[in-house]
Amino acid sequence: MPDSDQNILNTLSDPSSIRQLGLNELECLASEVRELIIKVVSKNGGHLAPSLGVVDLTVSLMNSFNFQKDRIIWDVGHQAYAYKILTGRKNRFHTLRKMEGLSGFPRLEESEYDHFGVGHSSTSISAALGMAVARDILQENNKVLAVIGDGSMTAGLAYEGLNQAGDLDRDLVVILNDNEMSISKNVGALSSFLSRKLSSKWIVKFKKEVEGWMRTIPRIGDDILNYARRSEESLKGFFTPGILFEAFKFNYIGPVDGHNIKSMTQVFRQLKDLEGPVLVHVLTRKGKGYKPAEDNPTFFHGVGCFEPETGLAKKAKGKCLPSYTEIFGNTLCTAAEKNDKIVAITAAMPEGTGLRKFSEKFPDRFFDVGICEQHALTFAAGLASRGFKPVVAVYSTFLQRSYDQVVHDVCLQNLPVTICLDRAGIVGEDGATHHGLFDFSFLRHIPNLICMAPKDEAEMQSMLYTAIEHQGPAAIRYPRGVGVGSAVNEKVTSINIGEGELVKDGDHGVIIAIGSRLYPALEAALELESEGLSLAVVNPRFVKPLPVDILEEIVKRFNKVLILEENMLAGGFSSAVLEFLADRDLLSGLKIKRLGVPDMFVEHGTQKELRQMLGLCKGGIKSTSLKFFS
Ligand SMILES: Cc1ncc(C[n+]2csc(CCOP(=O)(O)OP(=O)(O)O)c2C)c(N)n1
Repeated sequence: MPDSDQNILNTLSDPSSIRQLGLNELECLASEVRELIIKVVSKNGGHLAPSLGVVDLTVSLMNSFNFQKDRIIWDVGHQAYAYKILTGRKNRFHTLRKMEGLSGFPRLEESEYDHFGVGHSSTSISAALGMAVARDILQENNKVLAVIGDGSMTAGLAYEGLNQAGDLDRDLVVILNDNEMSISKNVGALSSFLSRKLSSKWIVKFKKEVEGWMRTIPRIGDDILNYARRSEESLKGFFTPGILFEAFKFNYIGPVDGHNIKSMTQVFRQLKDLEGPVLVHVLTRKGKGYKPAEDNPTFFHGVGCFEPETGLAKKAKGKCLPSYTEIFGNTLCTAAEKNDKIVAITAAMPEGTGLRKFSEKFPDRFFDVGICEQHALTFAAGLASRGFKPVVAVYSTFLQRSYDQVVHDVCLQNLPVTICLDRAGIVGEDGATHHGLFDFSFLRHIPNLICMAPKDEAEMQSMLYTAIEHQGPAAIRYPRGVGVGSAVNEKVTSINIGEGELVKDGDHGVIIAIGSRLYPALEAALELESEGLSLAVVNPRFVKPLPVDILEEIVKRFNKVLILEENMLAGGFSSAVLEFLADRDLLSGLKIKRLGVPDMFVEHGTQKELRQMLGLCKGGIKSTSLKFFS
């Protein structure tokens, strides 16, 4: 057992000193790092369970490699907290996920030890291979490592990387961090294959039986046996996960206990002398070392503030409203009771997208496809082509992966797939990789697709019904978190496609605010009314088709229009309005101001802070309005 009086973490002079530590000190260091992670994440929120699961692995890697020279890519990067702490960021770790503080993910700009920016899954093998090829061209001498989880191995992109890596035969290490979990339990045939961790005793017995059986197969039995023998440790490699990676021409090592620092450092040291692509299969436990997280790794995957002693979530102040996600999940269940053609699809996020309840109520109509957003859309298109009504619930940022599938498989064939984009707009602390700021821009130009954004929860319900009734593809985007608390409908009715609404009339000008920006605009307008500035407020509801009737009407009445959206200004909703007005020759005499996200990536911070920074909160809208309309 490590000596609890030692304080290794505080005495580390720099990351390279970890290479000098003995086993006892490394174990001690790992428990100190765990403690710090729990302390900070309990206050700031963050990806606790994935990070705790790889503390021993991180310490072992830092002891065995020199990451000033060697390169490492943490897939997704949500598990890299220990790496941040051990690579010179311990003193800033308390700022994790705070505005201007450390990012929750590795970032090139943040540290010379972060070799590649991450956030979306399954990029590590491809990026590592690129670095390995660059190293060889530059005739440098270093190791390149990709650390990828078993959940992230469900994505096709990971296999595209493996495929080329095996072919190029470069010196590359892939570490498969297998905890049998994605955010929830991992899914798919691959996951059951990986979990076949055969004990040595069992293998010996199995080997004898199988060898005997193979010999009895006329002609081909001996050939198969010879092939099996050629693979790592003959039948062990043939009948364990090794066979998969050996097929990609990787040398398979494992499984290795990912909480045994001694075993891991021994394996990693051997890697120094091995050339070509190698895959080390490491078994870890998500949440390791913190009982509440070990017991409930899904809850602690990405968690808000909690009491470190008990693991209980800290209650948010004020009224506790249901989130958009929850309301979406409940509304879909109600719709699915009446319509047995509705099927629901998630890409590894049944909790995050609110589909858990649906999965329990309608297990035969629910599909978790793994971290496979591209497949999710084409799979949905297949179902739709046979008369079903697939509803794909996905975070806006992850739909970016499926752009071609939306165009080519869904919209080109005008198939009635409903895409529900959760976490659209500013998402907050997860930052630049996770904001959903591009969807209006990458969806609104696709023929056949209707695209809408509700002002509140009740309107989101109506839009879901509208999408399901619609005979073609439809997308609905709604924000992270709670809405304004509008009464949720028991009996939901659909809305007319392409129809906007005037929510407040005025005399001096008009604000058109789409989706989550409607209420802040309305509040700003109500306050301004009492200050003598009378503004109309329009809820356009649709980005495509645009609510042309109300747009035409208001530009005839007003000569100043402020347009608001929580999306990139380039190609978003306000661009659509400008295009429409130009095409109809309605721009002359009109002054238009647009508020949205300018040409920049928005970093991390709370949703409130970021909206304030962008001028998209009530205060910002008020001050812009005062300047623009007065
Ligand atoms: C393209 C994409 N889709 C979805 C996610 C959301 N997501 C973050 S982590 C995660 C699970 C990753 O599982 P695994 O790779 O096994 O890592 P673990 O959390 O178990 O350590 C998912 C689905 C993502 N980051 N990227």
